[in-house]
Amino acid sequence: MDIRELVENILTKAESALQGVHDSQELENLRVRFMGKSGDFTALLRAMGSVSPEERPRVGQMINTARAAIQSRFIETARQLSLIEREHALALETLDVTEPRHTRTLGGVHPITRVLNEITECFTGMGFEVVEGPEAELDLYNFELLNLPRNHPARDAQDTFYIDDNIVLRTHTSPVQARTMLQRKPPIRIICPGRVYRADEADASHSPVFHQMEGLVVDEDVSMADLRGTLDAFARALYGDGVVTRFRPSFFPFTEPSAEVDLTCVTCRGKGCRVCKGTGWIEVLGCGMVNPKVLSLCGIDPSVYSGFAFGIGLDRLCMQRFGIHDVRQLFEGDMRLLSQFR
Ligand code: 2NM
Repeated sequence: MDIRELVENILTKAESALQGVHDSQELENLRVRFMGKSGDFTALLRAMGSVSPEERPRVGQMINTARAAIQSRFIETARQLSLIEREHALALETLDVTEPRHTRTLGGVHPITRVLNEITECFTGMGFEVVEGPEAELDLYNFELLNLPRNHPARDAQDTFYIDDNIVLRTHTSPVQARTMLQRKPPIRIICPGRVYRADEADASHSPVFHQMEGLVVDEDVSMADLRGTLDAFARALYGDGVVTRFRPSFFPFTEPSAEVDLTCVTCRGKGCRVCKGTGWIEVLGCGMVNPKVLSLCGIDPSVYSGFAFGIGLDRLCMQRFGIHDVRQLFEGDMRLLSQFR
């Protein structure tokens, strides 16, 4: 076979191979086969050795022309393939922007938590620190250290959820304060928010689980005037200037003296309305000077230190604030209520 025939042969083979090529990888394999170091064309050029010197220029030119022709066919094919491959990639990446997306519903802050956060901010602004404790509590901290003796009616199984003989679901957050007094030295300035439990039948105004924020200050020379000033500042911070406190004598085993505290009704600003039942006042908390017996029981010397404490019921405050008329709605998780707080 002469060289011209060989060249024709390679051209035909290359063209039919190029026709059948599917992707750039196949094309590259072909390029190596025809044009590579040990490819068909290199073999041809080697065969030039056996061509007579007179024929060499003509044959050489023929090979070069053929080589250039194939090269440009390769380049052309490469361009076609890359166009096709790009189209294909774009088709794969197509997004249907009209497809309905997954919507994620955002949660919200529960109304009780809102009121709790607001009151917390008010007291931390006055230098109080937030302390928390267990909801399942030793009888010792929940009752004994708070001057609620063994025969006290609050300790009756009728009123308190007992886990066993020594452990109850806390009936107030005062045990957190008892724990703190035992752990630290005065000055103590803390608030203790949290969930508390009493064995009540649920109705529109009672729930076996509810929320409290209690506060405690113990230091030298703490007086009833400090208590009143603190609660007045709290009332103004929460409801604005013009809201004042009214103290009425009361009784708690852990404080002496004790008081119930009313605030100016914010619905009518003291004029009298349905919310305050015409009195102009809303009852919101109980308080008093920490009973010296309680200080002693909790390891604090009552001849050196005195203190005041208060307890705020968050649920009723929350209901007044948001116009919720049944306390059970705060615990049912009904989305018709909750979605209003997103
Ligand atoms: C109240 C009312 C009055 C109170 C007392 C104490 C403690 F631990 F210091 F003795 N903590 N909270 C207290 C006092 C709570 O809630 C209506």
